[in-house]
Amino acid sequence: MRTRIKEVVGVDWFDGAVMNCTFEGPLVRDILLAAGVGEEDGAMQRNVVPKHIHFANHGGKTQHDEWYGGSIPFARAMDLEMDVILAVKMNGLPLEARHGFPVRAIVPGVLGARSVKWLDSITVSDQESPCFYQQRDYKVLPPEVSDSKTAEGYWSRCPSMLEMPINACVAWPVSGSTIKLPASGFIEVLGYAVPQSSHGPVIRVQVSGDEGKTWSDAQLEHGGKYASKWTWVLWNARIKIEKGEGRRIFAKATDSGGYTQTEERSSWNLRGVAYNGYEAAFDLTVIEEVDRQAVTTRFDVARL
Ligand SMILES: Nc1nc2c(c(=O)[nH]1)N[C@H]1C(S)=C(S)[C@@H](COP(=O)(O)O)O[C@H]1N2
Ligand SMILES: [Mo]
Repeated sequence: MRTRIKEVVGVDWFDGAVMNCTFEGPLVRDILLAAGVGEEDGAMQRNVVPKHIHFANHGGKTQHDEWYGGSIPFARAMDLEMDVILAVKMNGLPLEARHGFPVRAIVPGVLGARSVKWLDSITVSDQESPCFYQQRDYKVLPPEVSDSKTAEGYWSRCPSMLEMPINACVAWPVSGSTIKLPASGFIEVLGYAVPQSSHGPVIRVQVSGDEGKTWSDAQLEHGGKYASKWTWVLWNARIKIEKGEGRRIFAKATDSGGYTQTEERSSWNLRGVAYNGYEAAFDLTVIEEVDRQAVTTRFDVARL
């Protein structure tokens, strides 16, 4: 959003802020049920209508608060389809310290901010988490909110982010680079795509090298035994592109829920979040690939 539209108050994530690994641990649903939450009288005894589940770590200060926490709707935590777990293992090994050892929440399909690491408490509440990162960050503010001061009046009126939108990223070629165009006029493009939250897997990725006039279907790689509706797909495509400067590559994903990327660029918001425009690589310089064989041959003929 910053590079394509306008400066934001946010972090430069580029195309890499994505987590795709195997996590193991008990369902939050089972823990809540074991604690008596969800049984009607259990919740009523405590005089709270269970609407939100808070995850928290009180181990130390964060940049903007005294602690870290986030919450998700109670219904999502209880829904067996949503796979909300307390992970104790990542890729078959105990969590590393930096990834939340000994236990963290994992909320698939939802922005990483809710997957609280070094978890030390779970709270059932009728309100969302009071933490700064739930209340005053990770929100799509309206486009007219153009600075932090104006944002003050908006945070409490805007919903906190939950589900991540469908997206496709081009990993190769890299924006701003120079690429050599083979005589065929086609180049190979590589990337990944993620579905709209729980509506995976991604079933189609279309790629264009001519500003969207024509689209080629990419080949998808679903991840074999690790494939699930939550996993990304890796993709590769062969597209036609012309020589020149300022070339762009569009990549558009569609998932099994029918969600697709509809805009070349998403509309701007102050924090630069939830961007999923299909303009996936830009500022490419495409030059002719010099055919060394042909040059050598011509040279030899001239010498003769
Ligand atoms: N306790 C704690 N949990 C946290 C955070 C944090 O700062 N403190 N950051 C969150 C954010 S914003 C993200 S994107 C993920 C990152 O998880 P990872 O470090 O395993 O990639 O952790 C989340 N959980
Ligand atoms: Mo994050």
